[in-house]
Amino acid sequence: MAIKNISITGAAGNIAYSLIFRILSNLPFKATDKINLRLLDIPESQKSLEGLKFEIEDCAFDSLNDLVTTDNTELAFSDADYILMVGAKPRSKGMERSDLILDNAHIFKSQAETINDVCSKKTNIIVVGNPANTNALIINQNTPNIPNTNITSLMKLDHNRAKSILATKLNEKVEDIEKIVIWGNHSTTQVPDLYNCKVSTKNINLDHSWIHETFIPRVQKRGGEIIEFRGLSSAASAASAIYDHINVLENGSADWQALGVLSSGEYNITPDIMFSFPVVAHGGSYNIKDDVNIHQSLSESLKVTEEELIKEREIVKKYLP
Ligand code: NAX
Repeated sequence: MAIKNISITGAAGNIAYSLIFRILSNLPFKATDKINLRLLDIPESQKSLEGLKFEIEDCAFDSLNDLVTTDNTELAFSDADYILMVGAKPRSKGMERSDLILDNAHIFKSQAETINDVCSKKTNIIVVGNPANTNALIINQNTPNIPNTNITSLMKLDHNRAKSILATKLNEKVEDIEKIVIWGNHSTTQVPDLYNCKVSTKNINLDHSWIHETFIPRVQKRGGEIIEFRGLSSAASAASAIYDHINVLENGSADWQALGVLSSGEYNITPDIMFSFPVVAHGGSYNIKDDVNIHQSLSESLKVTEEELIKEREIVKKYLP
């Protein structure tokens, strides 16, 4: 029987509450019969984690082999096949964004050190907790034992949002839409790009002003729109996107995907920042598509999102080797 070890951080939080049940109801991992689930959260969340454990048990999932809840990172990460890093410190009232970035840098540096000690070259790490790309950079740079390509940050929610908004606009099915690109940071500076997009393999003709004045800002600010209407941040859609991201890594994808990956200077983007590029995934490996045409109307915006990531890297520089 094939069993994988899956660790989830921030397991007592909102996203994990959707993610865990989604994964267990239909495992996205290739050739896997069951999983050992290790749920990590801070000491103050252990009682809530215990309640979550009861609920998972009450589902009687046949995909679950073993379940551990803990505040011990070593126990949570040992010999993991996947670590889904959802946990992060939220922004409190009056807190500066740079302080939030620094607080999380501290958490991710310490978790990276544990990962480097107790995981193997096969461990796959997906960073979700914000600032996701810069936290992923900290993980990447502090885990010399783990290949860079095993560490990605979640941009799939932005990709799904873009696809769905376009499908609604064109009155088309989401599954017929392909080749959407999300460039840059998981923040309001990200650059959703429709200039290579096709519907049912045909080019689309969209009004330039709709792209720039409606589509791009709507995708960039969708997270804020959810908070405004729901009173809470995206949770189920984020969990669904994490599930899709795992599926892309495991099983590949015919369409271009959006993953935050370590830049090596592709498209003249500064090396050593985690940047969302168009990616082609084959199932077990992926590569950045390096021949996508960037429309001249987007080049200035690409610089803005790149500069934001360089600035975040500068803020956390003491956490980078
Ligand atoms: P919650 O605040 O509901 O849950 C976060 C959990 O992380 C809490 O249970 C907290 O105790 C735990 N935590 C804090 N520090 C920890 C540590 N050192 N070790 C382990 N656990 C720790 O947030 P939730 O709504 O679940 O969102 C989680 C993160 O995802 C946030 O940072 C959020 O901003 C980020 N998001 C990222 C997205 C992306 O596309 N990359 C989209 C969704 C989401 O906004």
